[in-house]
Amino acid sequence: MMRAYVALGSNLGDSRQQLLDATAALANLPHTRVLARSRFYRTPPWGVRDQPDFLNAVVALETPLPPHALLQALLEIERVAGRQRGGLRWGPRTLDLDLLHVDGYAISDETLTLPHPHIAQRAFVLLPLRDVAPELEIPGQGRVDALLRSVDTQGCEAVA
Ligand code: A4P
Ligand code: MG
Repeated sequence: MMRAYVALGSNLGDSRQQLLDATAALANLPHTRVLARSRFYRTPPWGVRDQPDFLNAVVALETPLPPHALLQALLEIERVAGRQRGGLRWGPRTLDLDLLHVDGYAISDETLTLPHPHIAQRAFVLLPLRDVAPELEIPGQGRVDALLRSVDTQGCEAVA
């Protein structure tokens, strides 16, 4: 079994329902348990600013799926949620699932980079990640609670 951390984001459609449905879909993966889910955060768009606010969350999973199989499962959940690919990079989306970290893994290939390279810069990832794993050490980046002290969280608020 491995412990994995998944970031969820949505800024199109019923974002709250998208995140709830995605959490249920993660819990339904083979022999997988959701260990914890963060609060939901309303966050200002990062990267491409001219788009609606996002709703973001993080879940911690216990799963036997190895990282590449887990990524394929995340892409399939996005597809079922109606995610249209080929849109603008960093643009609006019904559901985005990013694999942040899997304990004990460092991977860098064409399909998967672990840990996710941008965790340390993103309040919309670090705020919910702190809810589920404040003391987690992201290899090569730092401890979640410490990383959070050096990002701008202005405009981000927990909504539930
Ligand atoms: N990929 C490689 N490593 C990973 C990983 N660790 N987790 C590959 C997930 N995917 C990984 O992703 C493109 C490919 O990345 C995948 O097919 C996978 O093989 P994508 O989701 O199609 O591309 P994208 O999401 O448009 O681009 P990117 O660079 O992943 O964008 P982000 O980083 O997901 O940012 N602002 C706020 N406030 N909240 C947000 O949630 N999200 C984005 C999207 C922009 N601004 C945001 C938010
Ligand atoms: Mg993505």
